[in-house]
Amino acid sequence: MAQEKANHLLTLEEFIIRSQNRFDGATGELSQLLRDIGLAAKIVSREVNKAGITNLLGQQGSRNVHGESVKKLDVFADEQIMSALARSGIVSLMISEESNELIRLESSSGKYIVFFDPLDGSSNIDVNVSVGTIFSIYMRKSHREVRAEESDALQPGDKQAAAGYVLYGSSTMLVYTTGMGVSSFTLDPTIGEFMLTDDDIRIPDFHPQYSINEGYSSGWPEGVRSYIEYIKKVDPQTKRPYSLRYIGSMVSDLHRTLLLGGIFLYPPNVSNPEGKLRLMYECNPMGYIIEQAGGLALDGRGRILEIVPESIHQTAPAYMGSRKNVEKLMEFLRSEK
Ligand code: P6P
Repeated sequence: MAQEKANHLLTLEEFIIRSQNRFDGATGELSQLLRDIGLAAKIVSREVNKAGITNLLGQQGSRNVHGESVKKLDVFADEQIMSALARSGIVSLMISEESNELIRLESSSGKYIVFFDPLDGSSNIDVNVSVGTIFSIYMRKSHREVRAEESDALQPGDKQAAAGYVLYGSSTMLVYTTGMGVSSFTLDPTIGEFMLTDDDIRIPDFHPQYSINEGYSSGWPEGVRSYIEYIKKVDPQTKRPYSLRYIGSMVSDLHRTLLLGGIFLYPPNVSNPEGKLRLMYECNPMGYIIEQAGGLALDGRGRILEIVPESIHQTAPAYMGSRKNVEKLMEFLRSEK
């Protein structure tokens, strides 16, 4: 009990240092990068939680690479994360949802490459629905002496050195993995520290809940449509019908799925024939976390983390969650006519 209580009082910084000490030869650079991201998250959290007062709500006027209107908080979050990564001195390339081109840093000898979605779900900002920051960290492939190129960044999700998200909800939480399980921290605003809340999150093997935008059902693959019809039929023995929860903010929908179980689906549809979610800074980091917690993250053919990327902003279909939920979906996708 004492140990459990002691763990609960660990700050993010203390936890990162303890985890680093488990790695012989760890240089502390990844730990430093995670701490820098944690600082940026605190600054973004402060503004997200008072946006209405400081007039950061509303449209900023421009549009991002995908033609989506950019909101002021998007810009603020983007700036905070970029400056935190630039200050670290160990990042050579940054790729943000808000920037069409990759951003090469002065410290281009830095060993890390970071993809991030600064404020995912931002269409929900003005109606006070939770939004999130998603990040995905890779070691560059090329030698540090040469200039980092896009080819350094185009690595499959299996090569991620770390991945995580910040959820700006009723409380601000940071969840991340470095490949040794999933840990979560809750921001205590009274002391400005992320406090450890769970050092090994495991996703339940099954839960009768699904998360999908049913409005696009006419454009879904046949296997998805059959699966959704199946889980809506009444059969108490197999806990059907499942309940539907869909917030429209990937970080919120997947955080709930991670903790309670179930399945999150973003299939291809008429407007997004390759899926809507971005592979490098939405599907891969969230998929890494779900897999590290014991779940599955598939694109309908295979593991999302095995997709070899061809461009930094490409999209992918996403089916993630509890093992048994995703395996049942795959039965329907494999039996598609
Ligand atoms: P739709 C937010 O814009 C986002 O990228 C994800 O956070 C979310 O899961 C998805 O799009 C919602 O998309 O088409 O259901 O509004």
